[in-house]
Amino acid sequence: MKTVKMVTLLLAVMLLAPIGALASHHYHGCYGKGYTWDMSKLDSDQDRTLSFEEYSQKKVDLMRSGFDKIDTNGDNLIDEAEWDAIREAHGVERVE
Ligand SMILES: [Ca+2]
Ligand SMILES: [Ca+2]
Repeated sequence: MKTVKMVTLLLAVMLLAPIGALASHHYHGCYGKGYTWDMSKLDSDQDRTLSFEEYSQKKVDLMRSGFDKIDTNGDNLIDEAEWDAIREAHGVERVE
C-alpha cells in the first residue's frame, strides 16, 4: 500500500512539477525560454536526425529541474512535507 501511495505521489509530482517551477519563475511553457529551432542543439549525437530521446530531453530536463526544486533536502524523493510546502506556496488546498 505504501508503494502504491509513493508511486501515486511520484506520478502526481511528474505531472505537477512544472507548477513548482512556475512558482520560482523558471517555467515558461512547454519548452520554456530555452526552446530552440536550431535542430543541431537538440541533436546530441550530431547525426542530423532527432531521436525521441533527443527531441524530449529538454522537457525531461525541465521536469527534473521542477522535481529538484520541490526536493529541498536533495534525497531524490519528494516527501509529504516537501509536497505540502510547494502546494501551500501555490495556495492550493490539500486534497484528501
Ligand atoms: Ca541525433
Ligand atoms: Ca526530499
